Amino acid sequence: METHGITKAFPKVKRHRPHESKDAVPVKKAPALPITGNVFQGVCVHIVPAGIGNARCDIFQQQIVQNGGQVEAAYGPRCTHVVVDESVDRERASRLLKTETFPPTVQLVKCTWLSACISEKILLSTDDYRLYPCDRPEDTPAEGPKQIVVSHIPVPKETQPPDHKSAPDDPADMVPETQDEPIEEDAVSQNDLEALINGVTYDPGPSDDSQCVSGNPRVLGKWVCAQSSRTKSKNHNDHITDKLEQLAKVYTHTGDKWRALSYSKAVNALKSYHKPISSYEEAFKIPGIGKNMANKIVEIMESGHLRKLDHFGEAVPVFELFTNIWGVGAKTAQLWYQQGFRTLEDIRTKATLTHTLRIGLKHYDDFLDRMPRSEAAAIEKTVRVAAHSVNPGLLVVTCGSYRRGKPTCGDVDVLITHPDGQSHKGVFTKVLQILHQSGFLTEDLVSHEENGEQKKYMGVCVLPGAGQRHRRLDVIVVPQNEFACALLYFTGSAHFNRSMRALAKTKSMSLSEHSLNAGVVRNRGVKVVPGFPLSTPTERAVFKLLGIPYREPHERDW
Ligand code: 8DG
Ligand code: CA
Ligand code: CA
Repeated sequence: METHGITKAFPKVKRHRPHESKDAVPVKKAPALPITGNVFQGVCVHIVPAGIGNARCDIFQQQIVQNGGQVEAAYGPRCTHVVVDESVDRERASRLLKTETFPPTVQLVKCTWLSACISEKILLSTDDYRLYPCDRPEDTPAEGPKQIVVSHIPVPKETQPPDHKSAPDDPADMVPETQDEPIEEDAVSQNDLEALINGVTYDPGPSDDSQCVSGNPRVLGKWVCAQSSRTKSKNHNDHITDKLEQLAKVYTHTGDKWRALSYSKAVNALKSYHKPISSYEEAFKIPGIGKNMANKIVEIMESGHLRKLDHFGEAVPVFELFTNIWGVGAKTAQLWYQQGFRTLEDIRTKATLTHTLRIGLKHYDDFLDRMPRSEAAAIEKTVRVAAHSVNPGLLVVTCGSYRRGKPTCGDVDVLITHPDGQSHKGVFTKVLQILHQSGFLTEDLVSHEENGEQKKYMGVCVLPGAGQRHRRLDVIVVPQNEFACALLYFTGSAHFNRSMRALAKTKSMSLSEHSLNAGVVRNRGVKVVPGFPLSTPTERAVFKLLGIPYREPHERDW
């Protein structure tokens, strides 16, 4: 390696101790690790641990060394690659490494590049993983056959259960689900990406149509939340959307929320298109379908298949298996995969499991099995009886898919309040105590989550009698003044909620499970002034304030 001129670009290092990234993780000693491959031969990597975490750094370092590469604890002239967490941008990398510039011989890459190389067992091009001064160059394709499997880990909410906590955690909540501009994967904007990674909200722009049901001329320009889901048009392109949905799911499992979002958006656009698509040109004309996506659509039309799906190999079903454990997100699934685990038995016997994950694993089949409405009704009744034994004036409503009238429910979401605005206090603990004592609640997943004045319980229940399955139960206690917004939020669907929030944004408002605020000021999509809560005594009031017709719960099943 030519070092002349390079050293200048490196940060000035102290005489006896080269600069180490903050919290640098000690490099595992190479002699302890047998060299089993040559993937990283000639490669010398410095890993910036910020955001990656020590456990993953250790695994990466081991893999690099075992595959013939070298790891440097400090960033210096020997480094060929500097690896940073997916959430670290070039600016932050510069700050962490205390250098303004990077010499051309050093590649600054996201850690997903390492994951992909390890998984593919080849040294992949860094093109799609580089931190360029302005992120991705315009003409760089977002994906090609070389991009595969263990990929992006943008939002490693490790300890967060798959169930939501609050809206902004889901990147899909932050952008309109349908759009007024092409959204193929290489057209997802930097705004989108920042929203996904940083948890900021993304301003969809001035068009009020940005949330429209795209593609269908009959409903163009109208918001999803303003429509009855009963008017959902027939999907004339299900043979195409099935495949694209599979790919969206794969990206969700691999933690690549950016691409998952992009594919989901395309699927939404296609689902509401009024006729079967017959050509590339026709696909390309649909708002939300760009050239890459149109090519994929043509591929499916012509071959009935999407080769991209094959590139993911065996990892996909394994990821799906793992992420179906309640409490397991993409990051844990990837870590387990990298550790060589492939089956639930591997997880049971070899993985380090938290209390929550053990419960998720124990009830793996029960939690995946959707319950009939009648069973959800029996669960609701049990909670209501317990609540009324504490205070007969409590209002108990089951939300979620049950309130939307679905024939089956994934879990039961029970919302409790008291109309006097005071008597809900102290109820949470008492109700749960009764349900624990009767043996109805068998395990706690999140026994007490405070969200402002709202309290949430997530646990496991079982109805009395032989052969009953264990079911997931959420109980949320809220104050009366937040009840309507909480009811609206927990009724969903998630898609419907996103639409409402996006609509609120266009009116300088913000909608959450707590309130509908007016006078909100956003700067480039980021809320800088929170505004003030409007009076929302009922769900109807929220619809009215947003200027859309009221929709019954069964009409919100988008
Ligand atoms: P299911 O349990 O029958 O599968 O469906 P669900 O009742 O609609 O979903 P849920 O997971 O129990 O969530 C209850 C409601 O919470 C959902 O209908 C809408 C609201 N919600 C959002 N965003 C999100 C999110 O990102 N994840 C989840 N799980 N729920 C969300 O508005
Ligand atoms: Ca539910
Ligand atoms: Ca739930």
